[in-house]
Amino acid sequence: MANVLLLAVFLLSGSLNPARAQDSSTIVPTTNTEALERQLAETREETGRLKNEVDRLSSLVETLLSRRCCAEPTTDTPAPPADCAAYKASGQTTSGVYPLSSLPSGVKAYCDMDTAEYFLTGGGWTVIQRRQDGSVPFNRTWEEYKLGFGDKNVEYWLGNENIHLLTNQKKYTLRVDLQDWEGKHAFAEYSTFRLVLLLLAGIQLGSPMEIQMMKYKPNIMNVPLRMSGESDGYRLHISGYSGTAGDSMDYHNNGQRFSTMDRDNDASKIDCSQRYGQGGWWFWSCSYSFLNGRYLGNCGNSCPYGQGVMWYHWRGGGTYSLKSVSMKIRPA
Ligand SMILES: [Ca+2]
Repeated sequence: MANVLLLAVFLLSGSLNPARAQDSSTIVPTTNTEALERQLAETREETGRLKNEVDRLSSLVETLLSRRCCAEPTTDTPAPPADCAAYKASGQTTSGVYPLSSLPSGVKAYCDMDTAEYFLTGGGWTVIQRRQDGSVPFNRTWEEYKLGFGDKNVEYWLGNENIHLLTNQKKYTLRVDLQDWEGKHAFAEYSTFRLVLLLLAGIQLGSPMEIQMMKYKPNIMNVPLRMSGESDGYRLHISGYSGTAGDSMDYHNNGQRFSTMDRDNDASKIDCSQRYGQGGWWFWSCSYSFLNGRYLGNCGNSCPYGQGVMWYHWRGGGTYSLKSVSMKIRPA
């Protein structure tokens, strides 16, 4: 009986082991077979685990997508106007700080809704620079002038990159407003369109005829303010002066690249920014205007030469520092 049992066990073990049932020439050693079986079992186990993980992640993605879908606002928020002129066109008449859709997200500018252009309707000016109390230092680096600095409600520089963006998407007139310590005001405007057109037509600035013509503002003959990009040093293109302050920008600044205390792009042998107030400006050799100079206050005609907020053709050559100045642009 014992022999019979031994024989049965032997036969059964052989039938359960495929390797033993095969021809001796193809027999895989038992140890390898067992290892392969273990690997197979482990692989099946791993596959099952991965499948469960995939199922779990798929479910999670579906849940997140469904939440995202339903949490999003269903109403579209309209983009803010592109510039202050667009705000004015939309009915906004209050001066203040507004976001501009034409600039990178979050960038705002002060909109001057009061200043008139000669006798035309006022406002719509996007302020790119403003000084009025010396609360913000303007001796800054290239990077700071590039990105902008200051307080939009008080004193600031909008940023060369932002001015470049604005003036390359639309044709703008530049207006400079000046005030001295005696309470006098003066301005300069740069818009070739106006000057050429009026000269050709023999029409006086501010006359009813001019007002009528300006309503149409044809773009022909218009060579507006433009500032190139950083690769060209934020070069300034400006022409077509008119105003009461005298032209202190065209001769020295038109066609010049921007310079700062840490980047000398001027045409002078000296470093104009370092020599004169460390502000950023379109120096040539060096400049008749310097609205980003140091805010020196009321030092009359004895301010440190060339260091202050200067407009040569109005209050003189470098020893008078103005009380308040601003630079603003409006579509030409
Ligand atoms: Ca130089």
